[in-house]
Amino acid sequence: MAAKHYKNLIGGKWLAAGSRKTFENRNPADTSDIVGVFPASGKSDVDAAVAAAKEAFKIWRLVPAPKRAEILYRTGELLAQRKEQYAQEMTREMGKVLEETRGDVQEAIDTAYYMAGEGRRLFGQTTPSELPNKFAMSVRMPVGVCAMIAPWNFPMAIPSWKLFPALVAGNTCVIKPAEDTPLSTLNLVQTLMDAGLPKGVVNIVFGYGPDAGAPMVEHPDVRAVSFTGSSEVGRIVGQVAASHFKPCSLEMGGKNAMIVMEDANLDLAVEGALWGAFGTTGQRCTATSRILLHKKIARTFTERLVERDSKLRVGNGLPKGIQMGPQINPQQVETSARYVEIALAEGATLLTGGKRLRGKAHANGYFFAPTILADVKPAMRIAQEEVFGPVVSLLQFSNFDEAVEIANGISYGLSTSIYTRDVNKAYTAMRDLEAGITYVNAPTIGAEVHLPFGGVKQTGNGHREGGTGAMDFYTTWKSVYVDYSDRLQRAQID
Ligand code: UN1
Repeated sequence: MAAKHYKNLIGGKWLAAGSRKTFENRNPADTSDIVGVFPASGKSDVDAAVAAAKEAFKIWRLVPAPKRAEILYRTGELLAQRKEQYAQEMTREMGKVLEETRGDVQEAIDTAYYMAGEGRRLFGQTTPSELPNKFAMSVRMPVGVCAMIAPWNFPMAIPSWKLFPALVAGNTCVIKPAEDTPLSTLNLVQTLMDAGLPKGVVNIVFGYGPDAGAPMVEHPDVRAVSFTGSSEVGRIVGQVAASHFKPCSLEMGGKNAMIVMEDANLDLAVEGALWGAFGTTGQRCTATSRILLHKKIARTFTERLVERDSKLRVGNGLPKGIQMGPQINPQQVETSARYVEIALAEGATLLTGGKRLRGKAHANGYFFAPTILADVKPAMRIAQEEVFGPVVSLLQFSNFDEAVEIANGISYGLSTSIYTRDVNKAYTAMRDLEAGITYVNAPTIGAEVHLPFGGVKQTGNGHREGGTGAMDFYTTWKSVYVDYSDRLQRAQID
């Protein structure tokens, strides 16, 4: 069967890249399966998309926010109708198991409903003026054309975190999906169009970062940039955006710790560890990649974890019963293998996994065995650097303070978790763990869309997605003063 060809969406028109160049999107569980062929766009395509967004902004910013919100609400309803189809297509291009891709679509539905509600809020402040017969208020204004660079691990949910708050606030958008997962982001944008979004309000440009992403960040008519991806690329995006004084939201890496105290419910902690470390094949920025074990329970926990790990069914994410899919591409598999080598050279012990799976069921895909490393010390590279694969490190501690110190002793600060039944320890951890997210008696993954999502230190640059955090990024404040005294009144003087 001939592969399906897709095009960019610019000003409501489906267009090939100006250069006619394309790239293939292949199924990571079976590389003989071509999901589609997409335009490999460049600067001229980005310029056209930004021009279309700039034109559409003239009209979209004046559509009342509750009406903009109705389109988001309809988008949520349509996504719910299409959930199964979109989830299947997402598993085919991204690899994670069907249950998880359904969750990814659901996250976009949740975001649609939450942000639709925002259309009737978008609250500002009214406040007294210091002068008589004068009125003062602040209102949220759209920023203008927003550029969005999306990752492949949540190819519908994360674009929805970016697009929906931007749209309800009255911005127009140019989005570049990750080159590994263009179809799911296209499905999201197609649904917005089917729900009645006017042409040019969202434009989609497919392609690679240096060719299509960079011109978006540099474009003078782009007023804000939102990026999710590696800290390495985020640093470049942030530097370029800063040189243009553009607001820029960066959502990057993690090295997320789960602390298991000696009083924890160990069965619960083992289940949480498996889900946190190997859900999405470990390819979440929130993935549990360090498990810190109190010395008293380390042995029992480790035995139970290894036992459960050995039973995980790894394969193509579509059939029922498979618990972990492939990695997204050969580079990610190589990264996992390289970090196992580094860890072993540093003195870690391989308890299970540690290699690419090459048996019959895995021959055509990028499968890496769920991997557990023990005897890991806090300063080792495997305990400091993000792998973004199914590789988890076990470390030990003797008391709570030491656990917090190890958890905080990294350059990242996204998610953390503690398993304990001691309410005092739980609250202390909530206060002292340096991270944007802390879970108590749950793994480091599983954020809900109506709370701020993001991290501290090298995970981010202070902005948040989700909830009101997103509204703060996609709006700018205007302060308005109305003087009805009919005379000149001078602030700070009269
Ligand atoms: C990510 O890890 O890249 O909190 C996003 C979670 C998901 C989103 C993760 N809702 O695990």
